[in-house]
Amino acid sequence: MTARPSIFVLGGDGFCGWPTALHLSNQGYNVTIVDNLSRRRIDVELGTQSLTPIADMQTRLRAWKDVTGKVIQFENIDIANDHEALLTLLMQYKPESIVHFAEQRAAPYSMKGPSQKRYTVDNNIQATHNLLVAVVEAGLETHIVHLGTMGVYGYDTAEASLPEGYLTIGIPTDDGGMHKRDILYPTSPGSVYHLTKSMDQLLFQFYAKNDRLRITDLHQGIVWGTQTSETRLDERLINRFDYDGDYGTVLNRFLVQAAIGYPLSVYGTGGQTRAFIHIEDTVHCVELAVKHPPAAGARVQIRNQIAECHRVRDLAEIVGEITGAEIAQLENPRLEMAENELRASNESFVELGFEPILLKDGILNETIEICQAYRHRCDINTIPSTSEWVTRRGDALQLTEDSPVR
Ligand code: NAD
Ligand code: USQ
Repeated sequence: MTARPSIFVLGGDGFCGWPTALHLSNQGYNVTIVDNLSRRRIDVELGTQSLTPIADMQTRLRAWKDVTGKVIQFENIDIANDHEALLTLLMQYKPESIVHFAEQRAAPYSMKGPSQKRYTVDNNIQATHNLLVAVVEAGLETHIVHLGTMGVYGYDTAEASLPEGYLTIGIPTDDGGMHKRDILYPTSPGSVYHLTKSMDQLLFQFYAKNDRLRITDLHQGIVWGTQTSETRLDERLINRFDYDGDYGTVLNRFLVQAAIGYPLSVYGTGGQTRAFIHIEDTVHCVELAVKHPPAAGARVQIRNQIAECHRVRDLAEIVGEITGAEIAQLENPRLEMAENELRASNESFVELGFEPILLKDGILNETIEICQAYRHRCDINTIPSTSEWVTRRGDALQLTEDSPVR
């Protein structure tokens, strides 16, 4: 009998990490979740909670064993601050792959104030760097799969489809020729959180070159939905569902708001176009990425992990049509382009067999049902966004085509 490949899921208690850990376990991997449960503590700090009743980690793992007979290990380690514990764990399991979800991921939370800005940078950069250092120190050939974001590209109105991570540029040479080179697509982060993902990219580039680490960076769009085929198996396995003004992402927020009769919170004109992906697709894409590592010494493999692009106001209209919800146009608390176009390639996943779930496939209804089932747990007071990007000076804050720096 061949041994099951060992895989770590860092951040495996979170929204994307938990269903990914279950899926990889179901696929025959020997999964170890590493998480310091900081996300649960931030819920307490913000006075909010997941719409769905998420079980504690021990209950989750017992339920998984009851339902499937499979065992997932759990280690409570702060990977940003406990390098020794992470290194010891790596030496013990020598994982073939590590999926790295363990960062503070909310843009509004990262812009709340000085302590949240500092926490987000300290936590995310130290977490990523500690991991890279530990893999080098342990002398492992582990493939690291990191969850990055489409937001590193920025949202300037682009005439062209965004490539997957790299841009080929020409540098004029002294003899009048042109030197061609692939560079990381110039970053234009829109929040301190997105800035940390841009910084992560440089760390990956350095360690892939210097230490021949095998790294995949997934530039993921906004994830929506909540359940996957594994989390549906038992209520104790249910995934988290954020709807509050900091951690709730736009489509899931609209679906909860519709369920409780709260006008859909469109910021500004709703002309912001973003890339989206369903949580079931997140899980499948991560598995595909794990199965297709770059070679040692190769550049970082960057893949855009997205299904389709939508404008915020169009999403509000779709949700409004299905549910009858009213739409509100609120002052935008963020500093971002009021209107932008967005097209982006997801070719590298499609080539591996990815068939994206699209909104028109009708899967929205399942999320609507979840919102209806747990609407009694929704605290209306936590819905408004209380994070502002820029300290108000009384002037209209908005990025436009004419802004000198967008
Ligand atoms: P989440 O906050 O639900 O999960 C992150 C998990 O990491 C939490 O369980 C948290 O406790 C843990 N964690 C954070 N810092 C840690 C540390 N120092 N040590 C150990 N554990 C730590 O977030 P999510 O929505 O599951 O996102 C996961 C990853 O995917 C993030 O890196 C995020 O940037 C990326 N991503 C998310 C989305 C989305 O829409 N949710 C979209 C694109 C990319
Ligand atoms: N928005 C509204 N109303 C709301 C909430 C948001 O109009 O109630 C707008 C925002 O102004 C923004 C857009 O919707 O223009 C998306 O906001 P979001 O909160 O859904 O997503 P974002 O802040 O970009 O962050 C989320 C995840 C983050 C991930 C990112 C992927 O929290 O972890 O990296 O999506 S991406 O957007 O592709 O960078």
